[in-house]
Amino acid sequence: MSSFEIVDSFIAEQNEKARPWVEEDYEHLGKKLRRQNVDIDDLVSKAQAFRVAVPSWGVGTGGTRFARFPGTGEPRDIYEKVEDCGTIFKLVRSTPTVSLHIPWDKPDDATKLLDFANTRGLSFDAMNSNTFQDQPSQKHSYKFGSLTHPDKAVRQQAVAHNIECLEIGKALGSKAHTVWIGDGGNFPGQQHFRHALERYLESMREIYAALPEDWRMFIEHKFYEPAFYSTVINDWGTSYYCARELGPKAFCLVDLGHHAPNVNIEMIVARLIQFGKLAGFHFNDSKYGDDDLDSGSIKPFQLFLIFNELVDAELNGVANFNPAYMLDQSHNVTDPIESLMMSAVELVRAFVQAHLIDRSALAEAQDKCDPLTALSMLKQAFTTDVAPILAVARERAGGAIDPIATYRQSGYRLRKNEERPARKGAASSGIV
Ligand code: RM4
Ligand code: MN
Ligand code: MN
Repeated sequence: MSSFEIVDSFIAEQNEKARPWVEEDYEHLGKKLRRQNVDIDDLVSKAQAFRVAVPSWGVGTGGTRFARFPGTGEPRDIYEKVEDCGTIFKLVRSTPTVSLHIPWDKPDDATKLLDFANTRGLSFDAMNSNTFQDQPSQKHSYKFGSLTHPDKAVRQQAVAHNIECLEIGKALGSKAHTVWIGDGGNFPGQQHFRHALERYLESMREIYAALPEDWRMFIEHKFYEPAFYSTVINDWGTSYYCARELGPKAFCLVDLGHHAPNVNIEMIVARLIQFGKLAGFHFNDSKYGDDDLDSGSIKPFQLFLIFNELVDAELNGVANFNPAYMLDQSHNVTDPIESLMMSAVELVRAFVQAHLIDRSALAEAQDKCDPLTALSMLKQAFTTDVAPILAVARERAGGAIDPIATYRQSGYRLRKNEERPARKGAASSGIV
């Protein structure tokens, strides 16, 4: 097992270098915000309260269907992945949970893994099942579907896998289960749309029945891929219908990459909030499809508009509003630790900016049918550089003022490269 860790004293040392500019910028921003009757320290507390889960599959280098270019010192098993998650948490302080993908990161001993995570200040968020791939040991193939397969035996196998995820999750202290299926069709006529959805519900009811009392079930929709003509849970409407059918513990999860280009995702979010069915998010960014690019890298304004809806609901005390935030990205050309840290920071940025919106002025502009003023209220918040708030929030919580620079300076990846020599015959887990 590898051992190098970035120690607190090193972070503090690095922070010393950045302190002068942070203090200056923080003071300046504080004055500016005071003119708008905003207390900068309140925003620091808000930033510190924001939490997003890191996906176990995100700390390994991703790939495309063409190639995967492994990075140096990649984690070789779930323990090393958790170790990397611990490093991310140490530096950014907003990622205290890990979301596990089963069987990619199935623990040999859940109690041992939980202890290992807890010593690093980490715990486990939603579980994720995988019935979109065949595993060497399994009896039936998912080539033509899993929870919706025409053959009951295949469906039962997929149901059993999901129930196994619940069992593992219980031992890890998880409280939610995310179901995303690759089921669908590549050709018109291949699948009977209505029958496939009926079979989905029948299978999901069995999983739902096995869900512990205090758990939630997250349904994740996706409009295409791996099936290229149709998918069974293709959009939020279908997801919402299924969540309603299943019961009060079922909710709809929004993965930002699972919509056609230009779809108004913030509006979908608002609808799900209004209907009390928003499960939470898989954050990422995209240009064309489920690109799994880093959050905020392509459409930061869209991310901000989504947080506008979320903060609005939070401030209004909307019932049943308890979204789970997770990252779901594939890092093909960057160091995954760096990408995940930057993405976590981008989310806090959007969250804090959304808290900067003058909501009474916005409501007034809406009532007075003044679109330009309404837009400018949003733009004013979006164009405010809140970087000093984020830096101070991290520093006060023991994290790094500049997480990427501190990480690079520590030589973490090079050390891991020495500590994690390739294991003979070991396949990389996962496809992302
Ligand atoms: C899917 C979906 C799931 C993720 C897999 C790897 O497109 O986003 O959430 O677990 O990819
Ligand atoms: Mn996802
Ligand atoms: Mn996806």
